[in-house]
Amino acid sequence: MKTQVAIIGGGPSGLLLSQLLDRKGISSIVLERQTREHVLGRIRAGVLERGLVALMEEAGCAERLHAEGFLHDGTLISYGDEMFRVNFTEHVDKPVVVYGQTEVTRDLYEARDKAGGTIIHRVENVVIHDADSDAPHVTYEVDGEAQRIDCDFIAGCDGFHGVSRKTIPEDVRQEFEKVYPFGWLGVLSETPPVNHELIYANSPRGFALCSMRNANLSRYYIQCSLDDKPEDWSDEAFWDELKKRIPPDQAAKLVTGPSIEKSIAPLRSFVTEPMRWGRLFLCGDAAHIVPPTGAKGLNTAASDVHYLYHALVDFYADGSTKGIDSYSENALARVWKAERFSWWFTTMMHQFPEQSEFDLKMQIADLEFLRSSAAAQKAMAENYVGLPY
Ligand code: FAS
Ligand code: PHB
Repeated sequence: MKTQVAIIGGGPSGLLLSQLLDRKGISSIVLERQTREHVLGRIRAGVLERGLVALMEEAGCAERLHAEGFLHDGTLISYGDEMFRVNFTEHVDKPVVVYGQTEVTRDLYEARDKAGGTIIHRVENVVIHDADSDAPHVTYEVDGEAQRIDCDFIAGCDGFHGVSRKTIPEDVRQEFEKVYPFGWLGVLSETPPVNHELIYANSPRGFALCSMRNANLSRYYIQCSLDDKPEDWSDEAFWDELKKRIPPDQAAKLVTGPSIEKSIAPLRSFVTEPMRWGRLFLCGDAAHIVPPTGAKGLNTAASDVHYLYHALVDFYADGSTKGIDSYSENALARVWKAERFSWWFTTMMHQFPEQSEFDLKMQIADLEFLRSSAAAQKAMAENYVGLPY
């Protein structure tokens, strides 16, 4: 087979890139390791920046997002029994949209199907060849049968555990990592959200987050030990612990119910540089990971897609290599700002096993400053709703 852009990974990065390119007449083939059902069974991000919404609109996939997504003008932050609000639209005149990554991915799959896009599921043994030449190709197997795709470019959208990043030679790659000493235990329940806005809670017992997917589907998280397994936590134990970590007036009105999904996500900050090697370009989790505290994972994947999409359109329009040559630099400039915000918000909101009394005082001082300073709230709002592309 031949295509202009071979895309490895059928998650949000790969699908969004494929759909955007298709609307500009640029062909692509998406290779996905899992079945579509498996990809759509993942419960991940929940908050979309304005930039991702604009990309979904440009991709012709924003109809359901606008119909079912919730516009949030601010968020609530609690510590101990205190709670305050950071008003996004007062400081940066932009809201965020609460709409699950699962739905974003579903909308993109449906759009690719409608456009006759080529998405090959259950691929195995994907190997990238000659990425540092002008004639790269990808080999893979489906049902044991060897296949080959010749292409002009390869987009590595295959997440943290994919093959793309590892294709860049170790002596070319530089990796930066911080692993956090805790995880997030997440629960999805068919219950009404405890509040119409998100609540990020710093409690002496650990972090908690109250989020949602719709008026009768709530998403909750509590910080947990890396030794925990989801099966260690009964629904009752989860709800009891969550109530102890959020302000009493919120706990009193929390509607509990059976979990329909329960999982633990480890937290890390990770960046690989460069995000380009020859004709291979890394996008999204293949290149970087953030702790989900700042809701930047999916949204930073989107800004990568923005830069790569425009670079490829320019190349095919008039042969300009300006965009592809500056892709890594442009994408990383924004990636590192998202890494910083996610690290800052995680450090301020979580209990760290080794933290000293002084560290705890610094957390409270950070929270008090955010609560009392318009400048601090503007800085948080700018980062949370999304820095410019
Ligand atoms: P993805 O990992 O979503 O997609 C990569 C795709 O490539 C997958 O479908 C995978 O099956 C496929 N693949 C992998 N190797 C392959 C190979 N060799 N060949 C072919 N295909 C291959 N972000 C937030 O903002 N908020 C959150 O609350 C949040 N929670 C998360 C919880 C978990 C458990 C994880 C892992 C991530 C979470 N994230 C969260 C981050 C997440 O949303 C990512 O940022 C987002 O999925 C990035 O999208 P992609 O770059 O497309 O990567
Ligand atoms: C979610 O709804 O899953 C969610 C929301 C905000 C975050 C992380 C996760 O910061």
